[in-house]
Amino acid sequence: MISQAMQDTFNKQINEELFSAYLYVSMANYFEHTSLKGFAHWMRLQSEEELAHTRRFVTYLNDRGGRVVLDAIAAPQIEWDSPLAAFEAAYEHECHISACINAMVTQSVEEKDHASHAFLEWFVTEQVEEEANADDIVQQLKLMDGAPGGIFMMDRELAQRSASADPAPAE
Ligand code: OFO
Repeated sequence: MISQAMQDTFNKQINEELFSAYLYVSMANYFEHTSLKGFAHWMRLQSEEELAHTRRFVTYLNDRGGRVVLDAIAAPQIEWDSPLAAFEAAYEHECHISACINAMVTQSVEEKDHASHAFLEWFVTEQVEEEANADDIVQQLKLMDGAPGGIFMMDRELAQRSASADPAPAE
């Protein structure tokens, strides 16, 4: 049975993951609105990954005899100044999520909750990839410095993103 304190932390993280999904849907809509369909596609898949992350946390909490308590999801920003500004915001958000996961790991160690510690390892690794994916695009956008040809090429490249090969476990 999971402790009340750890259950509360997992529920807070479930809200963070749902907000992440919401944020990336909002970014997808921003890109749709600016006719950057490839960027929008990338963000929609990112949002779906966040829902998969949510399902992992929900399944785990239920398996440990915890109670999932859903809270209101904050409204995300809807406008950004440029594709670069949106991806910088995505990168900063992923750094925030990494900090949340790291704090959860610390709590699991302090509570000697080995099951939660083992479960969270997947997310520690995942966050390395999540930060790197957003940062790669930030760096490429910086290099092209707003050149329309570069943005057009990148839009075609981001349209090629396919869904993650590592789906979340069934609930
Ligand atoms: Fe983007 O990793 Fe979950 O939130």
